[in-house]
Amino acid sequence: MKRVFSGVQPTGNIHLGNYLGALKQFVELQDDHECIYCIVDMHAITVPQNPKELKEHILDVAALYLAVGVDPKKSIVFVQSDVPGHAELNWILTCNSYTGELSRMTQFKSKSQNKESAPTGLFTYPVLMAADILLYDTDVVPVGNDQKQHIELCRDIATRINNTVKKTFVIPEGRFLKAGARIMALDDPTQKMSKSAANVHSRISLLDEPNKIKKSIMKATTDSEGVVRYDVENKPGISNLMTIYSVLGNMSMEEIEAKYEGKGYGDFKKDLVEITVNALAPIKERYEEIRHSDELIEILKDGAERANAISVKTMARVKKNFGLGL
Ligand code: AQP
Repeated sequence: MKRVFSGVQPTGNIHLGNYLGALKQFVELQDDHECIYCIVDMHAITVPQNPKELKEHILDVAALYLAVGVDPKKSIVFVQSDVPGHAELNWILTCNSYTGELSRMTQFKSKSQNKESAPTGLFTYPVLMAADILLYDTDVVPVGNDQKQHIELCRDIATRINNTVKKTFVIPEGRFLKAGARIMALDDPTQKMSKSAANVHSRISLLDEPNKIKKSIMKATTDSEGVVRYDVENKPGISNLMTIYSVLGNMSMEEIEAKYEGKGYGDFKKDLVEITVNALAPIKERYEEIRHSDELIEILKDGAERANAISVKTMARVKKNFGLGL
């Protein structure tokens, strides 16, 4: 079976972008892959975090993994900082990556924009991500489109080491969905939907109340044409909403266009509210059941043990190939 690895940062409530771009894939892959899903808390501290809130967010994300359908009997679920191999491999990869390639990363550019100086960890974030992936001899990495550049960098670093030191790493492939790989912000369809955006109506979080969902969708930016037509370039707002409708409502773009022919955005948005509320209700219910349970902690402890057992073997091979240690 091919091995899958992916992670989500505990930086706030998971939103529809995270769900449709990444988590939906996590669930789909479980039956015929060996899956490892991580809550990447060490990535989260590349920007300042309140320690108390971070602890809660780690458990929120873990509970949401399970609530969307990640099954701990099929998949390993754990917290990144509970497995020391991530930090250890990160250093070795840092010594084999270049400041030039890291300075080309668009995520670093946008997150450090308008700041006088940025934490070094924000700059080397993609190297830690490469360590996360390579630590488990990963074949497939299910992620949203925004991570394409980081996956390429991971492949470059691994290939470089395989060619110059010794064949050490499996070269992973990114897995991106056709629909949902990049959900845009509801208030500005030129920006991706993000957990940390200031405007809460820019996103729909999986735990939002129906009224909040309604408000965010009804306020969503569209255009003045008033025609429900999929055209990302000229009509990015309505096209983004149609993508959400299509995936959650299981309808093609043509079917959606036909359904709303001659109707305005109001009817479309009202139906999208209903589809979204209905899709998220069972996730919220399952989340409430598990979030404060002992079972959640047990799942994460067991996951960390299983992940650690794999990572220790990789690290022994890596250290041997690099001539490190006794
Ligand atoms: N808008 C999006 N559309 C599709 N996929 C997305 N992902 C993120 N945003 C979208 C995918 O979700 C996974 C987890 O992302 P992350 O939390 O590790 O980091 P991120 O990409 O930086 O997500 P956010 O929401 O924008 O968080 P903040 O605001 O904290 O930086 C990844 O697979 C990502 O591709």
